[in-house]
Formats: sequence, structure tokens, C-alpha cells
Amino acid sequence: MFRIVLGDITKETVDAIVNAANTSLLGGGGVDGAIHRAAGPELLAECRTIHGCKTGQAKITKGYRLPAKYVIHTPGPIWNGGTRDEERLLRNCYENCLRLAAENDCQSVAFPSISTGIYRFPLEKASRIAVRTILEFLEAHPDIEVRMVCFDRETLGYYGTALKEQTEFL
Ligand code: AR6
Repeated sequence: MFRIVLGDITKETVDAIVNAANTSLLGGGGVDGAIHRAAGPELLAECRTIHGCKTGQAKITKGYRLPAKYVIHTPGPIWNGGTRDEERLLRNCYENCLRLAAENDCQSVAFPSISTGIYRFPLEKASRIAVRTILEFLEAHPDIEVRMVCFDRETLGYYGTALKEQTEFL
């Protein structure tokens, strides 16, 4: 099942939430800062033992004080006009997070809109890539619930449109 909702990902009661991190995995602003604040200092302590993560890859930790059991950390690409393979790297983020969630027996996963904040990836392109990658994964894993948690109505609008476009012909 795929749902697009408006909300704060730190409040989601799912098996895993995804963190739009940076390659250090040592925290930052945006959703990363919100997740670390809500999870508590134990999350940063575990992240220090992981030694970072490459753009497009993903690593999993416990969720500590969050309602979610796990946090899956993925550094999205920084938008550079599309010249640095940003679209493929963004797709890799969604694929690798979903693969890690399935490997860890997660029945439900919540995503933020990776790279469309501080990393400035255009929302229209990002939402199409995210929705397409998630729908492809769900064809192979129909029992997993994936939630796209949009922090504002503009983001919600783009993801809703992307879903409509891609399910129109089904
Ligand atoms: N719940 C859901 N979505 C949120 C929340 C929240 N609590 N807070 C923000 N968003 P961003 P990026 C939305 O900037 O572009 C950090 O410093 C936000 O409105 O968090 O991948 C990292 O350490 C936007 O729609 O992530 C990296 O250095 C989306 O989450 C860098 O930012 C992503 O915005 C990553 O930048």
C-alpha cells in the first residue's frame, strides 16, 4: 500500500522512518535535525560508530525515543542542475532504503521528500522519481506499507500529482 500524507515524520508510528541525511551521518538541519532531536542523543552515538554513508546508499540504526523501531539514513544528492547524476542517485536512495527495510522485516516505512529542502532538488522531478521507484518496489512487495510524509502542502501537491500521473494508466 502507498499513502501520501501531510505531517511530521518524527511522529509516524511505522517500523522504519527514513532520514534525509548527509554523508557524515552526524546530524544536520531540516528533517535530519528533527529526527535527531526526537530520537535523543543515543541516535548520534550509534551514528558515530557507522563512519558515514555515500550519497545514494543507506544505513540502518535503531529509533531510540522515536515511535519508529528503526531509522534508515540516506544522503540524497545535492542538486547541481542535473549534471552530476542526481536523478540516478535519488532513485538509488529510495531503492536502497526500501531494500534495507525489507531485509529488516519492516512492514511499514515512512519517507520524507529526500533532497528537496536544503539540497534544492526540484520538487517536480524528485516527486516523480520517488513515486515511480516506490510503486515499482511495491509491485514486488505488496504487503509492505510505504508512506510519503510531506511537511508542507506544496510538497503534498507535487507527490499527489506524481501519483495520479503514474497510476492513470493502471
Ligand atoms: N517531517 C517530514 N518532513 C520534514 C520534516 C519533518 N519533521 N522537517 C523537514 N521536512 P531537508 P535535504 C522536509 O532540507 O534537502 C540536513 O542538514 C522538508 O520540508 O531536511 O535532503 C542534512 O543533514 C523537505 O520537504 O533535506 C543534509 O545536510 C524535506 O523534508 C541536508 O539537510 C527534505 O528537506 C539534506 O537536505
